[in-house]
Amino acid sequence: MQDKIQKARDAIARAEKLLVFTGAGISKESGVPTFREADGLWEKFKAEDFATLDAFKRNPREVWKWYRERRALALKVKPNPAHYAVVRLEEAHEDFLVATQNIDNLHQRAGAKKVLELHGNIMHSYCMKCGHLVDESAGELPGEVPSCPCEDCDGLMRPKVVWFGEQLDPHDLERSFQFASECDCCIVIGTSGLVYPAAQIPFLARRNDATIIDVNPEPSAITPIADYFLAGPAGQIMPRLVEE
Ligand code: BJW
Ligand code: ZN
Repeated sequence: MQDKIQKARDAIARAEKLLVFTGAGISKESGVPTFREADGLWEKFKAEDFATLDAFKRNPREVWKWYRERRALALKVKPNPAHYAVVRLEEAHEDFLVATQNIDNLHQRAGAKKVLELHGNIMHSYCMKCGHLVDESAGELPGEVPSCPCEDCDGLMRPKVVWFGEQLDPHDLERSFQFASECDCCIVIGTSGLVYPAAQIPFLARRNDATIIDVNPEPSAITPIADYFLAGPAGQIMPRLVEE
């Protein structure tokens, strides 16, 4: 393992363009549940009842309750050593990007600046009628079924997250795809690699002959294309990848 970590560190040190692609697993040690593990969210909450526009339209109260609770949790927990290790990589690499599928805001709270949130941010909501955007990362919790604060607008607010069947922000998606196609090293942390189009990112990097480093306690859909599969929790592996 130490030898693999050393080789992965060498690849990172050599990289001129470094991409970090993250999923729910990086936040697990902070106390945020993942989706598809045995104790994941999709065990208790069916995706089609909570993470689609249809579900929201059918039952905005129930869906908002779920997001309110998850937002309260995201505000309460703290970034873990893996999030801080990513910040140190950003500090050491001029040409750098984090493309995250996470909505928990923990990369930013750790201090990361170059972050693309492909699936949105749980602290933000927007009006389904006029598009008015509200940033509540300071800590406010939304009401039961929040409505638009604009005068003369009675639109329903929704969480600014990407549900199944919805398009990712085309600008952010294009930027992350472009970066992946040009990077020479891609560190994949804590994702099952099952949700598209985000999961294409490591494959685009691979096509450019980038070194792929996969950090995950379990093999994922990305592991077969990884040069280095570093098996273990991100909070333990990532600090070892960046230590002085
Ligand atoms: C650790 C650890 C530790 C544990 N350390 N690791 C191609 C084929 C088939 C289907 C599709 C396709 N292309 C598109 C689709 C449909 C669909 C899709 O991908 N479905 C698949 C599931 C089959 N995609 C979409 O619908 C997307 N939209 C779209 O395609 O639009 C097209 C369109 C075009 C034009 C007009 C309109 C539409 C949107 C996908 C949105 C996903 N949204 C969610 C919810 C976000 C909001 C919320 O959280 O409430 O995003 S779903 C959920 O999955 C969430 C995550 O970001 C995403 C990825 O999950 P992630 O992060 O990988 O988590 P897990 O749980 O899967 O894995 C955790 C990993 O961590 C595991 O590997 C663990 O081992 C590991 N781990 N502890 C490190 N300590
Ligand atoms: Zn409005």
